[in-house]
Amino acid sequence: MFGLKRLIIPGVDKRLLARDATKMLPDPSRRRFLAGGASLGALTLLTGCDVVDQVSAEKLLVQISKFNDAVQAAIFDPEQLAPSFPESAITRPFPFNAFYSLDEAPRVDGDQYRLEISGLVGDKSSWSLAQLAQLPQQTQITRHVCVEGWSAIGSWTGVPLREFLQRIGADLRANYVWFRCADGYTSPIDMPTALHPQTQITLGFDGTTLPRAYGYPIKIRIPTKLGFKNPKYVVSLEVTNDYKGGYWEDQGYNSFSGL
Ligand SMILES: Nc1nc2c(c(=O)[nH]1)N[C@H]1C(S)=C(S)[C@@H](COP(=O)(O)O)O[C@H]1N2
Ligand SMILES: [Mo]
Repeated sequence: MFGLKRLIIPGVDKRLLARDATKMLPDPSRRRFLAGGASLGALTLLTGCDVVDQVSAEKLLVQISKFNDAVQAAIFDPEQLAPSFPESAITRPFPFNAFYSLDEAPRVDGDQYRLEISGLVGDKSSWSLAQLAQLPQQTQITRHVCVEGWSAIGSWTGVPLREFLQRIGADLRANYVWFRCADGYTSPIDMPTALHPQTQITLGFDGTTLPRAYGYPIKIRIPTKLGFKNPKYVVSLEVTNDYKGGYWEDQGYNSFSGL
């Protein structure tokens, strides 16, 4: 089902290992894993190694992480909407977060800015901010959840990514849309999430132009994903079948990271 190889675990009690591995799944995906009816047996198929030393334990963790991604992707409902909130629920001031402090955040010149397009798309023309602003916009008031232990409700306005991808003739059967940012941050988004109705190329925040803190000139807002899957200061979009990794993904965060 998930393209996993059937492997034998020499010398390890499969049921005990499956139970321990299930405990290691982060809670939202564990709940989904169990709610989705995935059997514990499926988990044991992952582990081709005897968990006797640190190296094999780490290998097991990597395998579980990959499995976790596959389970979440399999259970993801492409049309299920993230909850929306009234304006009165908006968190002000909205938190800033990045892998550096606010004074180090990129200062992108909006007049010179171009969103570069590459990969499996019909039209690879780049887009100026003015051109993006001419496309039909939508506003969402949704919750942003950061793995560092905070969440906040914000209002984001922009172009549904799905409509943008259709407009540029993207291959919608490709595996990923991969974003690069002015600060060197990167993040891959699976195609079902890229096509989700609430996934947005964001130009506005709380009724104004997207402030520098939150990703000027554009960010990708994805209310069905954890905060780190919402790249800010986005400078390029690539439609690709290849998994190209990302800033936090490369440090072990699950790439799917759904809510
Ligand atoms: N370019 C870029 N995008 C990024 C980050 C970053 O460091 N650089 N951090 C991510 C993380 S971990 C979070 S929680 C959100 C924070 O977005 P905010 O500043 O709008 O709250 O941005 C995400 N996108
Ligand atoms: Mo985050």
